[in-house]
Amino acid sequence: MAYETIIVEIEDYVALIRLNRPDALNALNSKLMGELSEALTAADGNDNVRCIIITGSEKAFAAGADIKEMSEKTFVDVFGDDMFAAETEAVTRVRKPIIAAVAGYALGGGCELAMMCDFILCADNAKFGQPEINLGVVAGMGGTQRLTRFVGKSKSMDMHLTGRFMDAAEAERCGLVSRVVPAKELIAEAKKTAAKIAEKSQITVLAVKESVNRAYETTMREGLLFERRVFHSLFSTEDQKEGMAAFLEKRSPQFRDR
Ligand code: CO8
Repeated sequence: MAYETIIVEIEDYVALIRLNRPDALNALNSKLMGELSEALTAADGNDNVRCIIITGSEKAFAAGADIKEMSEKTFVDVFGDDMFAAETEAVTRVRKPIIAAVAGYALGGGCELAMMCDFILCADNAKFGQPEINLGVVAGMGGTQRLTRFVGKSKSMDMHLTGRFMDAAEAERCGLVSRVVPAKELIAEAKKTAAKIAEKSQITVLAVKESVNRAYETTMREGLLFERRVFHSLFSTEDQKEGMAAFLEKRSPQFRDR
């Protein structure tokens, strides 16, 4: 499938999706959001994909929603189309793990897209921010909700109210990203991490993603029950038998359930 605003490569069970609007620092216009949601849905349904990486360029993961495209829109346009609702839903409906590999700017919708992924690996030149306040709007793709859950109210308020940028060290310190790596090693590290996930029991990978996401979507009591029931149900899989037998026999597991 040929896309105009993204590049998709699938190799060794990993789909690498590169946002590719270099002249606009990968600003998220409707074409890119449509292509991204299409590519993610396709990767989710592709048996040759076990993990997905979304990345941008060395200068920008994405500098936000496309201001040129948005600037003349009216309330009737954005509310009437429910701007980006279907596209962001598509990102969060993906069942396979998605890693955001962020270098450079991840601002506004770019930061929000990274936070929709399952975890963020970032380069040491990464800069995160929710500068929508400078444009007379608020975040609209989950920033006020997700950033607040990830880094707490105080820092989230600071970011959204001042529009300041956060560097990679601060992002790691406050738990927004899982790891910081040198910019030159970002893609290699993301691929290595994805490959590690791709060699696990894939049925268990799906179960892990659903279970961790429950922590954000329900009460602690319900989340704990969900996790325990998932744990119980995995005893119905061949991969559980294989994983535990392999440990006891001191060999590598050969997972087959997916
Ligand atoms: N949209 C469109 N074009 C952009 C964007 C953007 N968000 N960001 C950068 N560009 C373009 C610039 O206009 C410029 O184009 P040109 O060369 O044609 O003038 C080119 O990219 C390079 O940018 P700069 O010259 O500005 O590069 P600098 O290195 O000087 O600065 C910055 C880089 C700091 C990233 C700067 O470009 C910037 O501040 N960009 C805007 C960041 C921003 O405000 N992002 C938030 C946008 S709003 C948003 O994301 C809301 C999402 C919610 C959607 C909700 C749907 C329901």
